[in-house]
Amino acid sequence: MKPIFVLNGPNLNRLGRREPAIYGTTTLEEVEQLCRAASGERPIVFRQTNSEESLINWVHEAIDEGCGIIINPAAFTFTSLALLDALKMFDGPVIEFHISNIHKREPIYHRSYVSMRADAVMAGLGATGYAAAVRCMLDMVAARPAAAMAALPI
Ligand code: CA2
Repeated sequence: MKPIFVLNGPNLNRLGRREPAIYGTTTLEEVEQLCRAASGERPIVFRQTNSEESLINWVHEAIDEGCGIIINPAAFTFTSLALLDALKMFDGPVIEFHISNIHKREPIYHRSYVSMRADAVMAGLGATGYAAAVRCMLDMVAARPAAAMAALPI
């Protein structure tokens, strides 16, 4: 069974330890556990990086091996055409996820390149909202017409 890739961008390794008023107190390790609990039998590849290159390489990995991508690109959301280009190569469902509601924040956080490819955008649900993203992704993967019609191993 192909895994869901849950990819996290720069500084999110500090989650739960900085700016709790915006990002809460849940750590990224706890987020990973929540995602695994929510995914049931579907495997999860859960990663974080501070490097744009690594994030892009992991999207390439998902193109070859994944059934869906949940991505919190953090600051790369607003800067990286290269990340957008990589996501455009992915065939399956993409959820853009943000812990905070980026639209409630300063205008610099309002223009997302990743949204130009994402099938869904989730923002403002807090760190525990990752579990909701996984549940939605399971539905999106199951609903894929090509997979359902051809009974492909998704
Ligand atoms: O709300 C989100 O998930 C964000 O993607 C987080 C990014 C921010 O640039 C986006 O606008 C929204 C920044 C993450 C900064 O990393 C921190 C992690 C923990 C505590 C403080 C900052």
